[in-house]
Amino acid sequence: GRRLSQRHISSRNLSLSTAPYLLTQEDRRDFMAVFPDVVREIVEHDKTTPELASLYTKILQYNVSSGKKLRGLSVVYSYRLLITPERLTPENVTLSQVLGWCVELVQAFYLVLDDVVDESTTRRGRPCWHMVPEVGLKAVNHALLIEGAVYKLLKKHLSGTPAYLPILELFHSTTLLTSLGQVLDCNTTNNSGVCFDKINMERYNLIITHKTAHYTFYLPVATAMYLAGVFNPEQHRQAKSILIEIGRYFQVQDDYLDVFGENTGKDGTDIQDGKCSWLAVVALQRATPQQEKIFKEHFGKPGKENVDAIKSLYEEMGLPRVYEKYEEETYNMINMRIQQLSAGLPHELFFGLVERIYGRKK
Ligand code: DMA
Ligand code: MG
Ligand code: MG
Ligand code: MG
Repeated sequence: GRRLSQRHISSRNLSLSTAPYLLTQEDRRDFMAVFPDVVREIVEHDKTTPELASLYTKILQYNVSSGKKLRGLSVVYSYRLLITPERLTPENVTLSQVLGWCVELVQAFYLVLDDVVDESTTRRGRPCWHMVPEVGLKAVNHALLIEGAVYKLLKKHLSGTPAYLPILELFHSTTLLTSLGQVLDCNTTNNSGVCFDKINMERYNLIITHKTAHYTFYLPVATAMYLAGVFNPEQHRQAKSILIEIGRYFQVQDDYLDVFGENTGKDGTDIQDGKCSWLAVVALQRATPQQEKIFKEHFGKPGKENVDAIKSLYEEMGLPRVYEKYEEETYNMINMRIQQLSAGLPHELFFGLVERIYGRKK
């Protein structure tokens, strides 16, 4: 269940039943309801043959709409909190939903590629796209099609508006940061194995800031800000600094769940891939010489025996408890930082985002 601290509730001074920061089932339904139109807009094109249209549709349907939609819904949610009520017209809500799907498209094309390079087998409770027999490495081409759809939608819906250029530049700069992060993430190993000196907290923070934090939290909120007419650089700077913090927290959770999560819909690969994950960094920080020896013997190698040896080591070292403490402290630190935001942004927007991921199990 959700753990809401008393201090935190009173700091918002809002009735939970009417709190605008909550995402309802209805929000999710409404968001899903525009997906078929979004797919149609992407696929309908003067040069698209029936063969391409049906393949493109299949790729989008398998990869884009089956997740938690945390990022896409964050656009809708942030926009609602940023816009004045009289400007919250059905047209504007739909626009925020379409931009939410643009963020989900970014997520989808990275996940398709991420699963190829991470050699993952399952995602969202079923085979990864590249594991579907007729797909394989063609998934790489498909990921590019998913990316292309983003810019097609942005042009169609924003061209000629003041938000177009800032949002276009935001998507370009964010995807470059994500790609840099993905490259760094995969550079922890080379052909002679794991570079253990690359597994440290400083490099870890650099990886996760790039590969996850920007696109998962700053991208959706900044998109909503531009759409709502918030262009002020100081407001963007303040929002970014707190959102990056939330994004790092999110990736630490992802790393923990890779090993200790149940029913996450994906089988973890961080141990066998030799990833610079939060657990690996903390393990090396705290290991006795004996534990370090075991770690280096089994980490980054295929096979259940190696993975199990590392998992047992993490348990023996008490890493689940270290994680719980980290989660509690980070949650409190982020909430304190939100209270200190001074640029006139609605604090409940950020409180709501943190609340949504606090203690998450998937
Ligand atoms: C997440 O890395 C980052 C991106 C850009 C997909 P990851 O490999 O830990 O993600 P997952 O655990 O979902 O495979
Ligand atoms: Mg992965
Ligand atoms: Mg990865
Ligand atoms: Mg992961």
